[in-house]
Amino acid sequence: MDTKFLQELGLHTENAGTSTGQNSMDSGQYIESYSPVDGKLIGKVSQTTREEYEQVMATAQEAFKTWRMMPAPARGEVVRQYGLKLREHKDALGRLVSYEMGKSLQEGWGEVQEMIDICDFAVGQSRQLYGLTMHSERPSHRMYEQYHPLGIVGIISAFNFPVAVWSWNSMIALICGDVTVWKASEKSPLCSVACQNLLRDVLKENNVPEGVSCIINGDYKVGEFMTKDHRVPLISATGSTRMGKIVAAEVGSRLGKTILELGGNNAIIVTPSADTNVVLTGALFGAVGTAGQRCTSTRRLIVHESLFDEVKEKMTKAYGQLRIGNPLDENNHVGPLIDKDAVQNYLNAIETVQKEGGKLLVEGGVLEGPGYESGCYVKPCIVEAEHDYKTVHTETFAPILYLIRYKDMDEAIAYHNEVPQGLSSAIMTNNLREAERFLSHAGSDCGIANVNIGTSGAEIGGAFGGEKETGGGRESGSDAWKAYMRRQTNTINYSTEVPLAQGIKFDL
Ligand code: UN1
Repeated sequence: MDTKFLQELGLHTENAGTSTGQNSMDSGQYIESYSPVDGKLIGKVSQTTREEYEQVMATAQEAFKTWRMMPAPARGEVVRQYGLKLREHKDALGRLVSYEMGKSLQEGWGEVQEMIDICDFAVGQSRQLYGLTMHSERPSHRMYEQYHPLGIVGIISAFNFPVAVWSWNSMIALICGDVTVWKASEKSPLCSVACQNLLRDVLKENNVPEGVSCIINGDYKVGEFMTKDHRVPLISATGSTRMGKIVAAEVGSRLGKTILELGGNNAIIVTPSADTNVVLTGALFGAVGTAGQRCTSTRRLIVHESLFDEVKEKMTKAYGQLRIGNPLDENNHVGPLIDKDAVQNYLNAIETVQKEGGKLLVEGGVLEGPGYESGCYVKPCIVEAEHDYKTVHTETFAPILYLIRYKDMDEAIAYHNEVPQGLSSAIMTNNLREAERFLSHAGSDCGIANVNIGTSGAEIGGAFGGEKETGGGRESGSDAWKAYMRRQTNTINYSTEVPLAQGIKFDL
């Protein structure tokens, strides 16, 4: 395995510490990162101690004082340069993502492309942090609103998008004038170090203080330093619903703000007028892309009874052609799961759904033998299931697709919305009424609803996130930036009178 890309990303020392921009610290305790691709140790990072965390906070607080005074377009210029840096190292960073996380190389590069795109978006947004003006009800008064930076934004990210999710949060937070502290997943810590190394150079070149972007390493205990810390006004967390509920309670108890992007149980409704070739591509990529480990992965295919057999046959055939193996080999479609715990969860779900009555249309199983030594490669499978099985209502982060039959649109929408999660959704139809109904207030209850494209692969330009147990947060594009700032309403009196609001008289 050629690992030149590690050197290019500054990972040659095999360990990297807690980092405040330009300085790294070494606590002597390490998190080791093993690749699910070949089971080998890639490197280790030093775990952040409480003392180091305090140093990070002090540096971040100091950096905030300078950073918030820089005009927003000047902050945008720094982000623009980071976008250029990412373009330069797209190949290496994409390879690291693929090697450390296990997604296909094409998807690894795709993730870095999302980072580049959000940089471009953030540069434009840095000149558009607009507030409104209002007409005051009092004479010779002016009212307006403006947005100010919040301060330190804590980012907790998951293993499945080890670089892009941080960039959606961080690049927007940075142009807003915030500084960021990032705790990446302990399953993909080297990706965060690589992103930080590239950003560090840009910060240095621009004389921006260390501490504008920091990383801390560790498991949930290190995350807790931030969730319980009143110096961190906003926590943006991506991960499981279980984790989100804990974060929400901790941050909520100190009345801090959260942006939560949690589990999905995304479905595609296939109606009688659907183009089955469109269904095939959308559903296949949605279900097996990133080995079913996207929050937006397609987990349920709710198919009208008139098309059920045709869709079943086409999907089964397509699954038969999937090549599973080393994700850095571009001939393969599906890479490994992140680790053996994930493999066990996958096996458990298959076993339970069968006990509930599910019928395996495409068998699952763990692959063994040469090339599969890590023990993390599994076969994507399809299960014919009833809409209300417990397993079907549970998000299993693995390539298991449930095929569900429906009779009419009322039933399809009811099945669609009955799960606890509400991230992404899609309808495949050529019927305008069905499409509009799905997108209406009485249709999909998700944060993302698509027509004739699958559930995954959202562009950065829209706000990303979902409802119900997905957590309600929105990141990335549209006006998601507002969550990273505090809004202030201002009223200015330019007369010599002081007319009181609501006509109140207060004569002395
Ligand atoms: C995630 O799985 O956490 O829509 C994010 C998509 C990607 C992002 C997924 N743009 O599939």
